[in-house]
Parts: sequence; structure tokens; C-alpha cells
Amino acid sequence: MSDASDLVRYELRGEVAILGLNRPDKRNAISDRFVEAIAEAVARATREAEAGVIHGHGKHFCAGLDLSEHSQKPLFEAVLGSRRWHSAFDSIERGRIPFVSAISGAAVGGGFELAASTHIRVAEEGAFFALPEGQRGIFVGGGGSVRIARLIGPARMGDMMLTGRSVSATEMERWGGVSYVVEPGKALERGIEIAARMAQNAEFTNYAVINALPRIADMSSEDGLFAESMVASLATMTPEAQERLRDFLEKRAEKVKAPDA
Ligand code: 1HE
Repeated sequence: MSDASDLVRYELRGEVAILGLNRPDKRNAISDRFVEAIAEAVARATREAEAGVIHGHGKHFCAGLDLSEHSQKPLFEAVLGSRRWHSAFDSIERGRIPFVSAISGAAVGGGFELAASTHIRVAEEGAFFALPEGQRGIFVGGGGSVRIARLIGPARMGDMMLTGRSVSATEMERWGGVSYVVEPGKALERGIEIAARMAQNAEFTNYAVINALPRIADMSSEDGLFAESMVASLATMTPEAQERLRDFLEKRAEKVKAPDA
């Protein structure tokens, strides 16, 4: 195990980079230094791995913005600070490799925003999500108004921000904000399994999934269909696709299995 920084532990396991938020005494609350450590660890994972997992050391995934730092910031510093979160989380959402977040305990405020920038969310029974910005007198600033609103819908996000209520992992799964709910203590293990599986995909396809899909979702249907044809044709032309297609036709590749097989 080597550290990209003491705030984010970094481990490369095969082709999977495991990023552990490591400020458990403050419930992994994200300070300015912490945002930079996340950005550095993501950049390293993007260079060295084919997929990544983000999890929290201690009982909680992440308690969001470090409120002790935030309360003292001048206006323009706050704007630039929010933009640094955007840049760090963009490098996750629209980078080169897919990321899973493995969530236990609280994913609150900016912690939920971080999870929303990953491509797959695995949450343990007992994990919970909240947006207490209303109670704190602030607003989401880590990309939540875009990413969380698109993930679960602006009405549900508005409900969470207005009421400050906590949403369980199973309810969040019903809302589409979580893809897998697992037993307590199992999120990281499952997250690593999922990442290892994604790491076996063709790298161009992974790149296209994470970069083309959200952009196409922002386009008109006409533009989206046109863009899809372009990306699909480019993908097929990669040598990796040619080899993988040949492997299937010559019976060397795995078949698709039924879910219960
Ligand atoms: C913190 C933070 C924090 C904990 N900033 N220090 N986020 C919030 O409003 C969530 C605030 N946190 C909580 O509600 C709770 O801490 C938890 C539910 C996450 C965990 O509870 P618990 O009982 O395990 O821990 P604790 O005793 O509340 O906290 C332990 C320590 O962490 C304590 O410090 P200590 O010096 O007294 O030991 C807490 O003060 C500290 N701590 N959370 C700073 N967030 C880009 S915009 C995003 C906008 C937002 O993220 S708003 C949501 C902010």
C-alpha cells in the first residue's frame, strides 16, 4: 500500500485502483487539501488503472464539505473553491476510466456529490444519504445540482434539500441513485469486484460509455442519435474491437449468461 497523500490512501490491486478517503476522525469531511488529494489520486488512477473504487475509511463514506473551513471563506474564494470541486469531480465523471463508489454510513452533502460523480454506486444496508444544506444555510457546490438532480430527479433532490431528511440505501436504490444494495460491511468487496469486471472491458468502450452517454443525454434526440452512430462506428474500428469480435465468432469468448446462471 502506498499513499498518494495521507488524506486519500491509494492502492493498485491488479488493474483496479482503490482510493480510500482517510480522515475518519472528521468523518471524511472534505477540506481544500482533501479536494486536491482526491484530484491527485484520481489522476494517478487514470494513469495506472483500468477502473477505480472510492470508499471511506471509518464508519462513514463522507460527511461532505468541511464546514469549519467553509465558514471563514471570503465570497470569491468560495466560488473558486466550488470550481475546484467541479474540476476534481469532473475528472472522475468524464475521465478515462470508470469509478465505483462503495458507500457505508453517511454520504452527506458533498459526500453524495462525490458519489454522484462516480459511475456506479454500491451502498450497504444502513448507509444513508442526506443534503442538509438547507439546515446549514448553504447550497450544494460540488456539482450536485447537476449530477444528483439528473440521477434522482430535481423534485427528489429538492425534497432532500428542503426537508433535510435522510434517505436509506434501499429507498435510494428505488430512486435510481444506487445500483446495488449489499449487506453491512460488503460494499468495498463488491465495489472491487465490479471494478475488476469493468477493467476487462475494451478501454475505448469504457471511455465512450462515461464520456458519450452523459453528453448524449444533454442533446436533442436527433443530435444524440447522430452522435451515437459516430461513436459506435469509431468503437468498431478499434483493433481491440476487431480482435474481440473475432474471438466471439471463433468461439473463444464468453457467452452472455442468464442472471441466475
Ligand atoms: C465535521 C463534519 C463536516 C463531521 N465538517 N467537521 N455536512 C454536514 O452537514 C454533515 C455534518 N456531519 C454530521 O451530520 C455527522 O458528523 C455524521 C452524521 C456525518 C456522522 O456522525 P457521527 O456521530 O459519527 O460523528 P460526529 O461526532 O458528528 O463527528 C465527528 C467529528 O467530525 C466532529 O469533530 P470533533 O472535533 O468534535 O471530534 C465533527 O465536528 C466532525 N465533522 N462532519 C467539519 N462536514 C461543495 S458544497 C457541499 C455542501 C455540503 O457538503 S453541506 C453538508 C455538510
